[in-house]
Amino acid sequence: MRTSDGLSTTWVVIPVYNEAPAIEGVLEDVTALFGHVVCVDDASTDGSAAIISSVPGVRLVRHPINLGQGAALQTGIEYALQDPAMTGVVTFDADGQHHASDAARLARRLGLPGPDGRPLQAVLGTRWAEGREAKRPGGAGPARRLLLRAAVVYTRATVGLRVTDTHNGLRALSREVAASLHLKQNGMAHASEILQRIKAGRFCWAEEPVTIDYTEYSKSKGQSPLNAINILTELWLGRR
Ligand SMILES: Nc1nc2c(ncn2[C@@H]2O[C@H](COP(=O)(O)OP(=O)(O)OP(=O)(O)O)[C@@H](O)[C@H]2O)c(=O)[nH]1
Ligand SMILES: [Mg+2]
Repeated sequence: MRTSDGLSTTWVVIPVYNEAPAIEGVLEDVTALFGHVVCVDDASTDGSAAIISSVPGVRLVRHPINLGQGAALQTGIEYALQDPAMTGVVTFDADGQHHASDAARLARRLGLPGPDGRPLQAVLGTRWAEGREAKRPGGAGPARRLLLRAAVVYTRATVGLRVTDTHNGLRALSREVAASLHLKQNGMAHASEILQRIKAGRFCWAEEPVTIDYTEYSKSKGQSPLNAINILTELWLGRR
């Protein structure tokens, strides 16, 4: 375990649902940089859990039934909070779209001075810095970019945080932010819920450019653009 670069007290929380083709490679990359990794397998039926169990040093928590990504993140964060030495968590997707080196950069910024001079408590990945997503091969396609942009406009208006990438699963949160989360949106609307907590808690936050890869594999099983309607419905119901 690394002890000198600020990552030894960070836990990586990985929600997993049927990611057998990708999860081993993801864990190889993540464990090369982070000492604490917990995967929350959400009743996968493709053998993901057995693969995770075979990777040394990775903790596995299983939901007996599928509860969705938000619930899995909440379970993983609560698991990490059991470690009294934990200073922060990184949320990281299991489908190979994120880069472990990006995660390390986000985690290392926690505690450094943020835009208002206070120590950073949340560092949020953004794929839009300097227009990079639009130009990059392997990035989101045009329909996905449009959907993500619409989500940004909607979330800015409803949450009131001027973030540029609202549905980016790569983020680093301090222990204080992690402990304040009680994600109720079991599905994908948890991303907006996390932003709502950051806003309500007046936590110091910043964005950090990251790369999100859209491989054939991730495209074949990622979120359908139609799911945006589900996300809006979940959020609306959650507000009532
Ligand atoms: N635990 C759990 N994880 C899930 C569930 N659905 C998705 N995930 C995980 O959440 C992460 C992101 O899921 P995706 O469906 O790829 O969502 P996304 O990356 O926002 O969407 P795309 O941009 O289309 O890839 C992956 O690690 C999935 O395995 C679920 O029901 N339960
Ligand atoms: Mg994905």
